[in-house]
Amino acid sequence: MINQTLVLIKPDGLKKSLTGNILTRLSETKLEIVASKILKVTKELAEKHYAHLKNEPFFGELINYIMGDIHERRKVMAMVYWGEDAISKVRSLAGATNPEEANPVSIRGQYGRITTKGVYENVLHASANEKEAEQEIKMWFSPNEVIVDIYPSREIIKNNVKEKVWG
Ligand code: 3AN
Repeated sequence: MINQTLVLIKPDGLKKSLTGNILTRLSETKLEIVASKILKVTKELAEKHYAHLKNEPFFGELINYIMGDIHERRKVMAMVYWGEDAISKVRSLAGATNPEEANPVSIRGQYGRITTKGVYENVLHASANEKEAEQEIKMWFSPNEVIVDIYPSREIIKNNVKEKVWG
């Protein structure tokens, strides 16, 4: 089944110069990258992305981590991978959430670690299922930034300028 998934190279991945290594591993999937950007993560976006974990004791540290405060690298590389079974292919290459439990040859197994404060620094994020992928892609990208029509969108006029929004 053709689907799409959000991939984030997190601040630890960028700080450790792992972008090339991670993209090379992901290219094994033969999926297509249909959106890509580097951005500074706002607190609002970070809290929205991790809303399902807001009651966890590590939530505050997790927000600091994805915003880049821990690594003094205030940026994240966000991408959408698209193609046959994109979600499961990328998740399987990424490995388990806990880097110590991840398959040692998965990306998280190779490059992740657990900090002394207990946050899993696992170098990349990959959407877990179709529902999560849709929520996350719509959160991180606008329709104009994605080069294939993955979800319905519509045009609105804002300040006399045409703009596409998820519809
Ligand atoms: P995944 O990123 O594999 O989908 P989630 O959504 O459960 O996993 O967790 C999001 C992030 O929260 C993880 N990537 C990791 O950085 C952190 N995290 C999750 N569970 C824990 C935990 N038990 N202890 C510390 N950090 C965690």
